[in-house]
Amino acid sequence: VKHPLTRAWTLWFLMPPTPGLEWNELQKNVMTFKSVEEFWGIQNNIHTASSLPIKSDYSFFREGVRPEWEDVHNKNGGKWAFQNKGRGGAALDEMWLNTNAVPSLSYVSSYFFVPPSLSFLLLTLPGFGRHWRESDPTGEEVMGVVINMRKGFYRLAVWTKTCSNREVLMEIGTRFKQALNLPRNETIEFSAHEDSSKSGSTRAKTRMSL
Ligand code: M7G
Repeated sequence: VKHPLTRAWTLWFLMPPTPGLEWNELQKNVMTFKSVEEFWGIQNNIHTASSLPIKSDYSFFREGVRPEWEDVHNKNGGKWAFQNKGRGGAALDEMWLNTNAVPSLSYVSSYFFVPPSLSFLLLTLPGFGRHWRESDPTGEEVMGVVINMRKGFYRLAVWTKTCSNREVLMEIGTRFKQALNLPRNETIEFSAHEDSSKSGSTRAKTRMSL
């Protein structure tokens, strides 16, 4: 028995820079999944995020949306991001797993029956129960989630479709921050992809912070 998600998601892997390849050519579509079981099947069979090579990324995006600013679903959008020093280790892997729950597992259809073993796993994801409802206003905004492993730091992000839907974006940011379980003095920042593409992402202007 498979427990369906409300939509299909695709895992992407960004390879470290390779001579002769443009940035967009480094994005590899790994696989698409549509159920809770497939999600865990992938998680249990890939390298942990914290062990990825420097300059690589994982992304989970809606099926049909590439994890790129240029995609028509992203070009007017932006991202909430949390950046921190170091490689993160097990604590980062847990934060990444909880970030995955912001768009995908939280939008599991409200009517399915979850067996006890699985519901335990789901309930360990912060905020899961809260989002157990069919029409979620944030559902149309979230395009995907990304982890960047870089030299000396990492960045976790939730990509959104717009930069203008302020109320919904603040709700997404609030859930993201809860999912990360960040202390109050740590902040997440929202930037527009348009600004990132002009300035290089790490210098992109912050439009909101939480
Ligand atoms: P990053 O990976 O967002 O952050 O962007 P980083 O600076 O902390 O590594 C690094 C670089 O990758 C950018 O300056 C771009 O050259 C390229 N890049 C990143 N993204 C997300 C895109 C994208 O969506 N489209 C294109 N064309 N290049 C990108």
